[in-house]
Amino acid sequence: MELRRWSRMAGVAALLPLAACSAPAPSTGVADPMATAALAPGGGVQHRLLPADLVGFRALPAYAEPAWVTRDFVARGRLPPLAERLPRQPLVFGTAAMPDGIGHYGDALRQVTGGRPEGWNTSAGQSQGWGGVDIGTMECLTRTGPLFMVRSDALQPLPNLARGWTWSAGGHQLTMDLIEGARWSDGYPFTSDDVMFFWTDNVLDPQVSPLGGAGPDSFGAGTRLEALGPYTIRWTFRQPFPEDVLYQMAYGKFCPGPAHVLRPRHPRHNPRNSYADYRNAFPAARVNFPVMGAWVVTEYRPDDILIFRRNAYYWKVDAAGQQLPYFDELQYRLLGWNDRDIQVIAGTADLANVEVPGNYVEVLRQAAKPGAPFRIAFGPRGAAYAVLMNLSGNGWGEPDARGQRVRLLNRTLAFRQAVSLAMDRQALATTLVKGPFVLPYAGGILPDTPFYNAAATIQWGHDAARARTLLDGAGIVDSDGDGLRNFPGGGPDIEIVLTASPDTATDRSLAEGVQIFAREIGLRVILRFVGGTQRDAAGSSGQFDWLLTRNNSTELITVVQGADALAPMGPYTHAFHRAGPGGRLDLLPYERDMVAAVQAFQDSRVPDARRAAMARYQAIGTANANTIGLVRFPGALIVNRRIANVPAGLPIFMFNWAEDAIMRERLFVPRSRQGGAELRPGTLPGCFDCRPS
Ligand code: BQZ
Repeated sequence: MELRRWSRMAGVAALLPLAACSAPAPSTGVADPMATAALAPGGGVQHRLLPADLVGFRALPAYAEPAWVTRDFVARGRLPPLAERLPRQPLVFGTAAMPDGIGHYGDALRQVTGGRPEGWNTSAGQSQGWGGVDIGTMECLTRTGPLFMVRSDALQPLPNLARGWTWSAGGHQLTMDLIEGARWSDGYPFTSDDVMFFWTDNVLDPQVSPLGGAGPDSFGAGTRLEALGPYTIRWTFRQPFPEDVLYQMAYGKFCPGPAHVLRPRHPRHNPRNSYADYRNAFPAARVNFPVMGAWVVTEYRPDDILIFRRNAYYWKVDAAGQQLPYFDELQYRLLGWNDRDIQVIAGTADLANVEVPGNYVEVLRQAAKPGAPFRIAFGPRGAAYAVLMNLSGNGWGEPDARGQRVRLLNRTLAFRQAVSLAMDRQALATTLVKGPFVLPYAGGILPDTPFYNAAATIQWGHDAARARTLLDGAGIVDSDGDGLRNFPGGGPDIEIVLTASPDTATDRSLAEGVQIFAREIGLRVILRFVGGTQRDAAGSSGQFDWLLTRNNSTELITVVQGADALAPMGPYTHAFHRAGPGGRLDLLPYERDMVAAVQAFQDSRVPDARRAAMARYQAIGTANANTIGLVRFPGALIVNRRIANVPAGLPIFMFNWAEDAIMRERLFVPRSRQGGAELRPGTLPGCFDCRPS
C-alpha cells in the first residue's frame, strides 16, 4: 500500500514543469553560481577540522541500538547481543564535528537513482545502480568524501576499514591495521582474508575488472600487498612515500567484497565457473547480499524500488555509544536522473546532486519559495563533459577496419586539434540552459581544482576555418567530392561513431551538438546511444571510436585522488588508451610526456614540484588536444529540510561524491519530524543464501 502511495506522489511530481526552463533567472544566487551557500542549519562552515575530530577508534562504556532490535531480535535469540556484534574498539564519530550532534533512530532516507543494479558483485565490476547505492553498502580501506571539512595543512584520508597505518623509515612499506572484530552483515568476521581476496583474485587478476577500475597499477607500478596477520596488511612500493595511494584506497578503488561468499564462485577456486559466471553469480534479485556498509538491500523490484534495512552488525557508533546508522531504512526509487531533482523539489525524496543544467533555474525558483521542502547549496565543484578519442592503435576493443582507421585519425595531432576547434562551446552551453551556469571547457584539469594553472592551459576557441585548414594540411580531405572527408589515401568517407548515454538531456544534446559541429568541417559522426551500464561497458572494453563522458574522477577533483587516471600509467588503467591483446601500450610521444609529468607529481612530496608537474601535464594535454573538452558547470546539492547533521558547504563532488561526503550513517530526522516514511518498519535483513525449507 505504501509503495502505491509513493508511486502516486511520483506521478504528481512528474507534472512539474522542469524540463523546459525558459523562465528568467531570479536575481538571488544566479549571478554567482559558484558561491557556496551555508547549508547546515546547526553549524557554521566547518572546513577547519582535523581528521581526528571526525573519526576515532575506541571502546565506549556502553552501547545502544534501536529498542525494537533488542526487543524483537536479541531478546528472542534471533541476534547475538550488541556487544558481541561490535568490534572491541568500534569507529566512533566525534560529536563536535556533527552539526546537529547526537541523533535519533528511526525513519527512512529516501533517495532516487537513474541507474539500475546489475548485481551485487562490485569486485567483478557490476554496478549496483550508482547514485550512491554502492556507497551505502560498501566500505573501503580509507575514506575521502568528508575531507572537504578538513584543514588543508592536515589533509590526509580518514581511516575506515584500515584504522591506522605507519610508513617504514625509508617509505617503501606501509603497514595498515584493519578494524578488529568487525563483521559482515551476515555475522561473518571481516579480516585481511577479505582484503587479500580482493587484491589477488580481483585487482591483480587480468580477467577481472572491479567497479571503479582498480588494477595492478592503480596503487603504483610494481606495488605488492601481503597479509601479516588477520588484522594487519603490508604494502610494498617501488617509490618511497607514495602518499597519494591512501586516496586510491577510498571509494571506489579499494572496497573489498565478502571473500567467504565470492571465493567459492571465482574460477581460480571453482574450476566449473567461467569469469562470466563469477561476475554474474549474484544478480540483483539475490537480496541480503553481505555488506560492510550501513544498510543491506533487502528488497528489489525492477524499475520500482530498492529497499535497504539497517545492518545489525555495523561497526560504527556515535560518541554516546549508539550503533549507527540512525536511519533504520534507506530507499532508492528506480526512476530517471532527472527525477532525482524533481522528487526532492516535491518533498518526496531527501537528497539529490543537481547536475542536469536544464533543471537549474527551476530548482532555484522552487528553492526561493516560502515553505520549500528542501535547502540548496551550489558547491565549488561540479561536472564537465568531454569527448574521449580512443587512442589505442594496438587492437584494444578489437576494432574492425573502419574502427582502426578512426583510431589512426585519433592519433593524429592535426585531427584532434581540428575537432577541438570545430566545437562551438558557447553554443553547446546555451543549448543546455540559458544564463551563466554553463561555461566552455577546453579539456584538461578544471579551473576549480587546486592544481589548475591558467597560464599553462591552451583554450581551444571556435574556429571552423582553421580546423578545415588543419585537416587539409594533414591530407584528410574530401577526395570524392561528396562534401564529406575521406580516410586518407583515397579511402571511403570517414564515419566516426560517438558512443553516448541517452540517460540525461545533457548527454543527448551534447552528443547532437558534437555531431553538428563535426559535420561543419566535413566529418560524419554517427550517434550510438547506449544506456548507463552498457555505455560504461563499452568504455572499459575499448569498444568505441569516441566516447562522450562526464569527467568526475580525473580532471574534476583534487587531482591527488585519481591522478593515476590522468594519463595511461599502466597497460589496463586508462579511460581511452589501453594495451591491446599483446599487452603493450602504443603511447604517442606527448602521452609519454604526460605519463612522466603525472609520475613526477606522484613521486614528489614537495608542493612546488607537484604544482609544476601538474602545470606541465596541463600544458602538454591541452596543447595536444588530449581530450576534446566541451562544457563545464557547477553542481548544486539539494537536501530535504527534515534531515539533520548535514555538513555546511557540502560539494556534490570534491574529494568524493556527496553521498560519501555527507556521511549518511550519521544523518537523522529529529524525533518531532519523524514518521511514515519506512516501508518495512521493525524488520532487519534476512539471511543470504538460505535454502527455502
Ligand atoms: C553520483 C554518483 C555516485 C560513475 C555515476 C554514473 C555512472 C558513472 C558515476 C552522481 C552517478 C550520479 O554518477 O550521476 O551524481 O550520485 O552516481 O556514484 O553516472 O555512469 O560510471 O562513475 O559516479
